[in-house]
Amino acid sequence: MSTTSIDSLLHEDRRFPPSPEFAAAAVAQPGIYDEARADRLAFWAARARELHWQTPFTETLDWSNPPFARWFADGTLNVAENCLDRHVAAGIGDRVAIHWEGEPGDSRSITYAELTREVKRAANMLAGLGIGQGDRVAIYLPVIPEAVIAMLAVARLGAIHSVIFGGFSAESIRARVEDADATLVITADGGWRKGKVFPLKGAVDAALAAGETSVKNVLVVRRGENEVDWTDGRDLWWHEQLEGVSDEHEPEGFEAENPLFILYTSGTTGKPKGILHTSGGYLTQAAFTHKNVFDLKPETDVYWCTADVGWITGHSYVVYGPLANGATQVLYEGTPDTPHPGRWWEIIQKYGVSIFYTAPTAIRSFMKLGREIPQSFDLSSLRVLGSVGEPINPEAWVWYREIIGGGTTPVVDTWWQTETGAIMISALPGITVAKPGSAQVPMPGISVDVLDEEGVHVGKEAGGLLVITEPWPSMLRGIWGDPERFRDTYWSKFAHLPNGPLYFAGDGAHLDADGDVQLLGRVDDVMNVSGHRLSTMEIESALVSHPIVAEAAVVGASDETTGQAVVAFVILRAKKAGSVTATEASTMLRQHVAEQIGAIARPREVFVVAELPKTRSGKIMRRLLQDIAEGREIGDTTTLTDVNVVQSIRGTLD
Ligand code: 6R9
Repeated sequence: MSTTSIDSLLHEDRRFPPSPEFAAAAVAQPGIYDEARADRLAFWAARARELHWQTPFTETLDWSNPPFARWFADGTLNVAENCLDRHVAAGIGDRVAIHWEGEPGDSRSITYAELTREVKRAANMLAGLGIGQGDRVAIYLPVIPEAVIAMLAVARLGAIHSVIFGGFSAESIRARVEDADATLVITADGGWRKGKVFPLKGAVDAALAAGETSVKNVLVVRRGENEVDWTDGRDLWWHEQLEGVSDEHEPEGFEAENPLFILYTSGTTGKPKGILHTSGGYLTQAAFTHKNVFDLKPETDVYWCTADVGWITGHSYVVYGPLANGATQVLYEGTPDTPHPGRWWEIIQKYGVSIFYTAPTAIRSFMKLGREIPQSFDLSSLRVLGSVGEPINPEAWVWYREIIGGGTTPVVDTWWQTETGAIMISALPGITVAKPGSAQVPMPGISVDVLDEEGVHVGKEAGGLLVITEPWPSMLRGIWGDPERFRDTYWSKFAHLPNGPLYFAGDGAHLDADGDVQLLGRVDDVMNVSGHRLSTMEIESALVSHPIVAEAAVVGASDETTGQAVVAFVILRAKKAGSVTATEASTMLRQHVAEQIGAIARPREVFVVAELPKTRSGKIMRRLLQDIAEGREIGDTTTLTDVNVVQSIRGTLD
């Protein structure tokens, strides 16, 4: 094994084949891999032709100027028409598109015909405010139907949305609005979260007051009914502007490469990166993956993705993928534990949700609370479960399948990024024999590899750097306004190789004996202990496999003898927390890791903590834990959900 590859120590032998009934009825059948392998471009062209094109494309891919790809470039389409009018024309206008559930318990079901009318009116209104092709519109809303309507109305006009997650500060809004020179901001007075109204418009006011701005208008949706300040001439109520506006609107066809949205990645340092996505290729891959990964049967399924629309998962798997496929879905405004810790399970029971897509952080927090809560609801409608956002530890994967999925549902672990636009590596639920904790196989039509630092393929049973070797339809087209940064960030690491350019995602991965891909986390988090490169993910998984542990984070802290030493932070399961002291837990868990994966991985220290620092999208911020473990001042915390967490962990250590 190369010295620059990542060591892999954890073994997982459990296997879960799909049931014969599921396999026989599945949307994706095994031949799909052969079709994609036989002619990758023809495969994607066929998927693209499942959309409605106003002008059919004749060229599939133009890769003459890498890393700038053009897909289906001479075709024209309207993204909103594909998500709306097309379904009404096909006679399914009466199907519910969105079952929306507000946090305080109010709800609204909206059919495709209704959603189409709402989007047409909103598009007319936005056009009346001067919005047209190429203009940038910032959207800062809670998870309410108007968020979806606003995104689709912007798309319908060929304009570009930049959705800003509702938890971000005035400063973050300012940076994003300024970078994109947005002329309109769509916000709400406030939204519901944890039983209270949280104000939104105030943050927009503060962002725009901080200096000169490109913003001409602020459209305000009434949701929280909280008091707001008003700037006459700039601020407009959404509902007032819609009064008397026509619901007739012809969808214009735009080029496939017309920009659809900018989404800023929650980078840990520096200026946020505005990831740019375009129309035809993005919609093709979002729709294809949504249908095949989740085995969507749009006539009967009720789908629910818990992501906020402010993240890429909300873009591709709440808005564009499901709506392009004519799915019926649940949209929920609030938090999982309001007003009670079974709220999500109650929603699944209420709507008969059959496909459920969430993040490991949520699954682990439910594990912490115990199985009794989900088990007091009827979850028997569920038939496919998905995971995204972080590596899912095998133990959490199995808990998800057993406790939420009743021991029968396939679980798909989907690896992808804001930059990739859509799912890239995932099991297909009717085909793949599932392995807990592994994303396993590239999607049909997607080519990936795992390389060492020098760019050499690592081979089976070895770990290294995950790269994508061929352009894909939903790939980012660049970083808004910064082509050099685009090249440097994603395409420079292996630029010297003859088979390039290769996209380097920043993640480590391991190839198992079958050649399946297991994600190991960000390579920046890889530790070097006595010359062994260890991934955080495996040690965390070993910790979570102990019955007292609900969640774990591991970092490398500098160490005089070993270079770096493993330092672990663990959260105990609620029922077990009282039965052991922190010292006992620490001794037990250090021993457990040594037994599970070997003495080399035994943590130098294990700290029992109440919470872990996470980004607002739920990813553990190991960098901050490393600062703590090494006794440093903590770095940038702007993307942290709750700054107090860091103080409380420090308190535990003192
Ligand atoms: C979709 C999304 C991207 C990063 C990615 C990786 C991590 C996402 C994962 C996963 C292991 C999975 N990640 N899914 N790691 N297994 N199934 O989360 O996009 O917010 O841009 O984050 O998330 O590290 O590079 P984004």
